[in-house]
Amino acid sequence: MSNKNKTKIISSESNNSFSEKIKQNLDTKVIGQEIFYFKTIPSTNDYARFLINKGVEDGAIVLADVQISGRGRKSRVWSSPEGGLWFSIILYPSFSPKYAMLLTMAASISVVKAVREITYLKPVIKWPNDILIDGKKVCGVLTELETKEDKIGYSIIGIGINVNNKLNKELHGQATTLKEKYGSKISKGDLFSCILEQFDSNYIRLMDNDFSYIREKWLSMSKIAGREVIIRDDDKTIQGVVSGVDDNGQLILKSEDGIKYISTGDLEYI
Ligand code: BT5
Repeated sequence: MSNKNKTKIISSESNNSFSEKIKQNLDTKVIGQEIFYFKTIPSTNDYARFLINKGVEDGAIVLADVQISGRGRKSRVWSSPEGGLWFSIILYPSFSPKYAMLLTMAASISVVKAVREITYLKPVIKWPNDILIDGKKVCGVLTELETKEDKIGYSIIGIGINVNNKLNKELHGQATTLKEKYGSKISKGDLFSCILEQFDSNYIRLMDNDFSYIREKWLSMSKIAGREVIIRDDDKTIQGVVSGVDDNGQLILKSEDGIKYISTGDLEYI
């Protein structure tokens, strides 16, 4: 059963072009029944936390045209000018925090599938939270959690995608946009709706404890199995060959010191 026609867009803007293009009849069960839309906001993840404190429901979305303090992991700056897609999904998943990595994976595979559907492009996932096209970053995912007695209290999945935006000079060479790769402008409304529909079915799979689908799709979209990598996390560095991901979504690495299970860090291919 779907929830068509239930999406409610809550916007402080009287006249905006983007929110009018969001599908009003999203084919989702949980995700996107309420969408909080802003022209400009500091960070959609921060506003999501504010809404959680006020008591918003599972699957609510915060969406903005521009973020002025967009964040990556470890408080890195996430450049979020007009033309990109910057949003956060609020979730109350009923599983243990040890599966949190699977939420990031579910988000990544949803973005890849949606980009493939809307364009002919074939993005590749880079562990742990990047999506690349021709080796350049087009999307980043920032998953934040609060845990309570070995359960996830809430999770905020922040997704940033370079769609039709311009890139800062500092990002030239390391990042790209969908428009640059596709050759023409892309409908943000269509892409956004498609990602939400994809994510809805993946989230329901996770809630049904069907983790293997997410792991398998993620592995095939990351093409990482068998690759030699270096992973840096603060002052720790580990090198090895990736043999897969475990039940919790951790990377399994065959290193000189044996098998290692890795859940955080920045990866470099060798
Ligand atoms: C990420 O962090 O890739 C997660 C980015 C999540 C952004 C979303 S947007 C909606 C929500 N609200 C937020 O405030 N955040 C989330 P990380 O793996 O730490 O990568 C950060 C690095 O990516 C930076 O240090 C830059 O090198 C690079 N970067 C910054 N802006 C970028 C952009 N627009 N496109 C590609 N790379 C970028």
